[in-house]
Amino acid sequence: MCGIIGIVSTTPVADRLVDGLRRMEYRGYDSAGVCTVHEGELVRRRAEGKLANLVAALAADPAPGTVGIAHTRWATHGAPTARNAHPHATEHLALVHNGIIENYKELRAELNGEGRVLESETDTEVVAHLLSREVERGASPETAIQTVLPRLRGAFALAVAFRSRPDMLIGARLGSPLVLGHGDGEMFLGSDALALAPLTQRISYLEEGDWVVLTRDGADIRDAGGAPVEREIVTSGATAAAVEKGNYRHYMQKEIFEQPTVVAQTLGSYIRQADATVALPQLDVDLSTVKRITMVACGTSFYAAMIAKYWFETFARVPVDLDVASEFRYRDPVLERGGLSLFISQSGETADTLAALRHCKAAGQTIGVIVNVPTSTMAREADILLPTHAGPEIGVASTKAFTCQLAVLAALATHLAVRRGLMSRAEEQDVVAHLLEAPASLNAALKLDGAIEAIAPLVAPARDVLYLGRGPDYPLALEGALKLKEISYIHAEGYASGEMKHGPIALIDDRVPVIVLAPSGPLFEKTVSNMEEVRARGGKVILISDEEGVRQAGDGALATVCMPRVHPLIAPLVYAVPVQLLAYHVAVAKGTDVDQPRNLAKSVTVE
Ligand code: HGA
Repeated sequence: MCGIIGIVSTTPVADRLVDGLRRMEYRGYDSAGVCTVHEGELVRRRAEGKLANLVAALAADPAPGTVGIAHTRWATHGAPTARNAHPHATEHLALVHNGIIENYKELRAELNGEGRVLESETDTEVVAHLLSREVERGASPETAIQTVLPRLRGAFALAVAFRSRPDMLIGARLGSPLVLGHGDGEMFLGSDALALAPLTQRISYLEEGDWVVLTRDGADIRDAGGAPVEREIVTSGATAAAVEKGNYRHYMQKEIFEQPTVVAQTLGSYIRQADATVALPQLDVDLSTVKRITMVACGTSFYAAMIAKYWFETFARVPVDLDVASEFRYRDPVLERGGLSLFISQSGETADTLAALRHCKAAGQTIGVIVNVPTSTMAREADILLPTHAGPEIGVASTKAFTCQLAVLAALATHLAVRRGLMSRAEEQDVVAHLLEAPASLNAALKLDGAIEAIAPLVAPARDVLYLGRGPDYPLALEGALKLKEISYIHAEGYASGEMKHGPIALIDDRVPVIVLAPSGPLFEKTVSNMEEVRARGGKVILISDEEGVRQAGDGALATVCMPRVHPLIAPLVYAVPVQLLAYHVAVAKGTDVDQPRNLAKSVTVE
């Protein structure tokens, strides 16, 4: 959320700043802005809405200058207007921010008390004024930042340009990500390595509390106490080529169709082909004695964790505690020593999940992380790094990251079962054989795209939609409802099929489509009974099952989706496809902004 970029160079920076924003637009698209330093002036351009509006503003009124900062915003404090857009500026400086200044009200009152007038409703602007006040008192930029940072509570990544200093920028981070890019005769700041990929591959990750003075020749990095520190320069693997949509209409659609490939890639790094066993990468922690697993995640990653709970408990017989990160942190959970805590996040920067990770680390837990960005903060703070290999996910609604997380979690559950002596070599090989069937089954599910597109008009006019499932299909029902809400703005709820009669059945009428996720198997007949309860009340069922299931229970359904027959272990991965495609086609039918749905953004770096 919120993308930041800064460049100190000898050549004009505006175009490169905007290009950096383009690569981060998925992080926020409420507004965007740029500020350069040119001939002793701050040249600021801001625009409400998508980046294209800023591009148009710059075309009409360019921002010359060889030093500058830029920002794409996901609003936390203050409406998404041009006035609240970053950079926020005073007479002396301009500043961009990712994060939340939690004590901004008292700081604002203090500044107002001195007669300072703040023009925006944001929490961010107080930082610009606090710094400005120090500059007016005669402080250097370095002294000003050192005085102001300790006064800020909350989380921030900051980049600051000073009117009187066309040769430098200052960056700082606490709780929000910020990287430093090293160029030849120029230096960069960015929210992530991907934003800087066309500019440089030489990256330093700033640590918590660090602040840095960037000049064209290098960086002077200080820790929170002001002591000079070195941060290693690493080569980023981030690709400079912009991530393209190819022949697809939307990133989300492309990412749905990439799943057979990226799931195969992910599984490939967790399975030893030679003997068809699971081999976790670089695992030097013995998991055979793990007594309890605590899993923490948010959103779609949380539903992946919920599915994995079935696997960890069924295969490895390890009890699992599961929480959404924003709740976990504040409920004082009981954490036994010797426990394994697992954190799942596409970006590896999710603020709530990261805070939960640090809490568990302090409590002596072994920290495992499943992330799609192997250089992310979570990855760097993990004892066990289990990367997904989904490639950059640009669509705000997560799809391929989810199925890759499931692939990793299935491999981990298998590994645990083997290590705990609960799975024989032959059983492990059987499980691996089924996991390796996943990419082909995903391909087969994608062939149903046309059939699902034909069903979308049945769902698009609905105001409410219910998703039902049992066992691992229950979290998938939750995920289906989330996908539909996110991109089509239709109110949807996921329920465990058996739970429906305890409340949501009151919602059923002929205007509420009920999507039933039910591969044939031991739980199928129970789910069919719940389906009948819906139909008896005039409800319209869309059944997603396999040939056997559709044959047994398809009659009388409003529509059916006939899936390939798959092993129960990989069913959640394969059944994710129709759930994603249905949300996608409903959103397209409704004409919503599929890749950048309203109010959302990716990489949730604020609490
Ligand atoms: N609080 C600031 C920045 C928001 C942010 O970082 N979002 O991810 C604002 O509302 O402008």
